[in-house]
Amino acid sequence: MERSLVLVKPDGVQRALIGEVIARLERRGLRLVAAKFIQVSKQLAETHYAIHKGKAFYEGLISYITSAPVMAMVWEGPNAIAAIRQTMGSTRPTEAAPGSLRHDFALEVGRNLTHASDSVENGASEVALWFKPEELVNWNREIDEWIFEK
Ligand code: DAT
Ligand code: MG
Repeated sequence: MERSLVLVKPDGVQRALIGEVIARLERRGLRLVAAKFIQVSKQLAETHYAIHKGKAFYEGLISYITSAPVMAMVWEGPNAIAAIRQTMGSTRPTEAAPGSLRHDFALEVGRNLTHASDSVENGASEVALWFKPEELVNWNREIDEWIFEK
């Protein structure tokens, strides 16, 4: 079972698209593990996006992600990393597949609505960065046997 951090970024929150993002992940069959609505600190933003430090878009990225609250979540499921990034669509909305969130709701890379972890390892480290262990809920979902093969 893979886990991903998912953020509805400030533009998604301001545009009232939190429900749309959650609905698509639920409909896909992914299972919610944790959720919180928070104002991101500069320190958390800088740690989360440390890999992009020094790039031309870095300062804009930090001010964007700290500009309004975000909905931070953890979702899990078999192949969750690939499935969630497919549901989000490519980083650049104009390259995102039709039907994906970024295709359907965004135009610019700097206002691309969501974040999702890009590997199993980064999923684990991002979940640990954004959530305390006690905020993660282990639960049985009755429909799981009809979505998860094992
Ligand atoms: P993703 O969010 O799809 O994982 P990423 O990790 O490469 O993409 O970059 C993180 C965010 O940084 C991305 O969602 C938007 C911003 N970003 C990336 N490349 C950019 C660029 N060339 N210009 C402006 N913003 C960019
Ligand atoms: Mg990324």
